[in-house]
Amino acid sequence: MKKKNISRDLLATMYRRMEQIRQFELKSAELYQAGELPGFLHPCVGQEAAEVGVVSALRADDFIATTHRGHGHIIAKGADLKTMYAELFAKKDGICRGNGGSMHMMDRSLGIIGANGIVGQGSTLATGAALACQISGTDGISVCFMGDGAQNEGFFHESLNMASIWNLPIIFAIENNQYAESTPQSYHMRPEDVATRAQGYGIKAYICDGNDLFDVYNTAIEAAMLCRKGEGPVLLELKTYRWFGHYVGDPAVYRPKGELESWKAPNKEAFAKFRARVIEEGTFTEEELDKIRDEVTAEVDEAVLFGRNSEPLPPEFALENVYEEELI
Ligand SMILES: Cc1ncc(C[n+]2csc(CCOP(=O)(O)OP(=O)(O)O)c2C)c(N)n1
Ligand SMILES: [Mg+2]
Repeated sequence: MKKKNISRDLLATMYRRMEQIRQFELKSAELYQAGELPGFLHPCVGQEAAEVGVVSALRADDFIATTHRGHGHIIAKGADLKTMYAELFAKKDGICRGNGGSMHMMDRSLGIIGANGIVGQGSTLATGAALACQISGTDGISVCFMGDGAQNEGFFHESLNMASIWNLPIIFAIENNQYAESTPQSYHMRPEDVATRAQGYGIKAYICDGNDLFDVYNTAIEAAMLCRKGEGPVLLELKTYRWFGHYVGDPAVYRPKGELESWKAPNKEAFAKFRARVIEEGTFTEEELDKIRDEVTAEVDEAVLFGRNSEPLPPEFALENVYEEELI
C-alpha cells in the first residue's frame, strides 16, 4: 500500500477532531456523573484515532452509520458540539431535537444516517446506503462502524454477504476495543483477528493499529479508493482499547490488573503517539498542539452551556413524529 504524505492542514484538522472527541466525551461523563444527563453514556475515549482516521478519508457526501458508542464518529463527520450536547441534555435544540439522546443521533445533511442502540443493526443501514450509492451511479461510499462484539450478530453476516455479492461500496470499520460489554474478544470469538471473518465472504481486509492515526488514515484512503472503483466492500479491523467501562458507571472489574495502564503507555496511546511523531518530524511544535487543545476546551465549555441553557422539551413532545398529524 502506498503511503501518502498528509498535509499539515489536514493533520491539524485531524488532531483538532481527536481533541474534540476526547474532551466532548470526558465532559459528558462528568455531566452524567453529576446527574445532569438522562439515559446511558458509552464513551469512546481511547478510540479517537481509529474514528478520526477513517472519517478523514471520506468526502462530505459519503455516509456513515454508527453504534451506541457513536459520538466520536459523529463529531469526526463534522457535527456541531452544541447541538450534540443539547441532544444529551434532551433539549429542543438537540441534533435530533432531543428525540434521540446519546445512542440515536443522526444528521442526514452530514451523511450521518444514524447511531443505533441495537448491536449490529447499523450494518444493514450502511449496506442500504452503499446500494443507494451504487444505483444512483455516484462514486459515493458508505462506512459501517461496528464493535468486535457486533461481529457475532446475524445482521453483520447478512450485510457482509450482500455487500460482497453485489460489490457494494462499503467499508466495514470494526473497532476492536477488546470487549463486548464485559466479555473479552478472546472469549466471544475464536479467531484472534476479527479481520479473518472477511475471508468467508471473499472480500479484502486490512488490520490497523487503531491507535495510530497515520496507519488508520492511510489504510482508509486505500479502502475508500477501492470502494469508489467498484472493488468494495472492504473490512478494516482497527485494534484499540476503550478507557472507560462499557458505560459511565461500569467499574470494569472484569479487566485484568494493569491492562488499561498498558494501553495508556505513551508508545501505545493515540494522542501521545501522534504528538511525538509530528513534533519529531518538525510539522508542529508542542505549543502549537497545545493551542489547538486549548481552543477545543473553550469550544466544549461553550457547547455545554448551549446545551444546558437550551429550551426543555414539553411533555407532549413525546408524541411528535409518532402519529400522523390528522390522527392525533
Ligand atoms: C441486538 C443486541 N444485543 C445485545 C445488546 C446489548 N449490548 C449493548 S452493547 C453490547 C456489546 C457490544 O460490543 P461491541 O460490538 O464490541 O461494541 P463496544 O461496546 O465495545 O463499542 C451489547 C451486547 C444490544 N444492545 N443489542
Ligand atoms: Mg467492543
